[in-house]
Amino acid sequence: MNVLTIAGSDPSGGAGIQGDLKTFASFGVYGLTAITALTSQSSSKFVRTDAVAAGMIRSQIRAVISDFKIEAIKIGMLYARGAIKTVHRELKGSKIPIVLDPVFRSSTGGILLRDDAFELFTKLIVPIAFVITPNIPEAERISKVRIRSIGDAKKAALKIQSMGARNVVIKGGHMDGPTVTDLLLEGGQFSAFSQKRLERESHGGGCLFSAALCAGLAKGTSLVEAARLAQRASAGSIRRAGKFGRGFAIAVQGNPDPVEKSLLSAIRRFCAIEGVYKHIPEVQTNFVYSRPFPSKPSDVLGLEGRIVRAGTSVQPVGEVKYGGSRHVANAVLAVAKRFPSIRSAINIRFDEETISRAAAKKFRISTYERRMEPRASAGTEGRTVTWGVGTAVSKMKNPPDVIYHRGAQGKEPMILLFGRNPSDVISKLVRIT
Ligand code: PXL
Repeated sequence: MNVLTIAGSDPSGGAGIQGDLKTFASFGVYGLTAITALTSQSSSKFVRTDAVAAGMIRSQIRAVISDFKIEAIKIGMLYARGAIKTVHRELKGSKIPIVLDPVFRSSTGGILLRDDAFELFTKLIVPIAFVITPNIPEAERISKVRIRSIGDAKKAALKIQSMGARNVVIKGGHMDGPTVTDLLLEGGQFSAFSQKRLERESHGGGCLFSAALCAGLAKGTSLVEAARLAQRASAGSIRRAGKFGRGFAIAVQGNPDPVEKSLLSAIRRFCAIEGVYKHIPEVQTNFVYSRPFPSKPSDVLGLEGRIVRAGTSVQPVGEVKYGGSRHVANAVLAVAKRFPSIRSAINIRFDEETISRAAAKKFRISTYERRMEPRASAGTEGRTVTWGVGTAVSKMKNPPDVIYHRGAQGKEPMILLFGRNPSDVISKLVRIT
């Protein structure tokens, strides 16, 4: 999967071309570049900018576009009128989605777009954007709408859309309050994503947002999902930001967590299984995956909410988090203690037929009775699962596929399905449902 960034060079490594390449790598997409300007800057000071000649920018774009199949393009620092005209000419007819990060000034005060190029930028570049990702000061400058509230942000987004950008994300980091709300205008529809404000500044977080969005779109993710992913990725990078130099902390791209990657993809697959709503229990479903050799709930990734049923549709609610699940996480911990190859599980609605099918497929099945639980742990939620599943596996010579119980007073019966990883769990599920 190839993506192209058209941007300036940042020798301090956090933003621009250098930051984008790291972000692309962290999402597993292959990064191509066309450099529009060279900056010299440190983590505390912006020193100088040299524009790259328009002909050279054109030559870089043509070299990569004529060779690589490119799934998405990010445009960052353009700096001068020549770059704007060239980029417009080279990309105006293109079908490749363009993520436009309208950067005007660096956090250290450097000029990323010359004042004499601003008008041309709004006239030629804003209209070729599939999505534009200004922060609040940038959105204010483009739209000329003062933004003090979400209502103002909506007005600004509509204005920017009327200037030709297909879709708009306004990043809410510059608005006050305990949460940060990013606003997406997709076609005619607004959505907002909020998360806790992180009380720290870092260099490169904005570049990372648009590069992550670009990587998401390249992979075929919907714009809403890619925007969510970008918000999460940039928050993560700010949390991990490091003081590599003497000045500003610099955003750090995450190594994509393979545990998270496979769990998220399996949750999506689970929700898309035809008729799967029939297997969601009253208490709803959780799906978990642990790090290797887990010993505590915080080693186990699960949904903070649940996978819930509404009518015949099934959807995940909340984010995945280490320590996000209690019950299903405790079940995996109890099994992994004896059989460390088992790291993933899901709970589904109890049904005699499901158990029969599992037996017919020669699944390894064990069971426990909640009423046999010793007084000491009885009634303590979470501990019951540890005791029950622990008891059920203690008799087994090989890792279980299924552990179930038939419920108790006021307790819903339940089936737990286990596997080496989420994909293994899904393939077992498909065989017995
Ligand atoms: O973060 C905006 C940005 C983009 N591109 C380059 C930069 C910066 C910020 O410093 O230096 C080259």
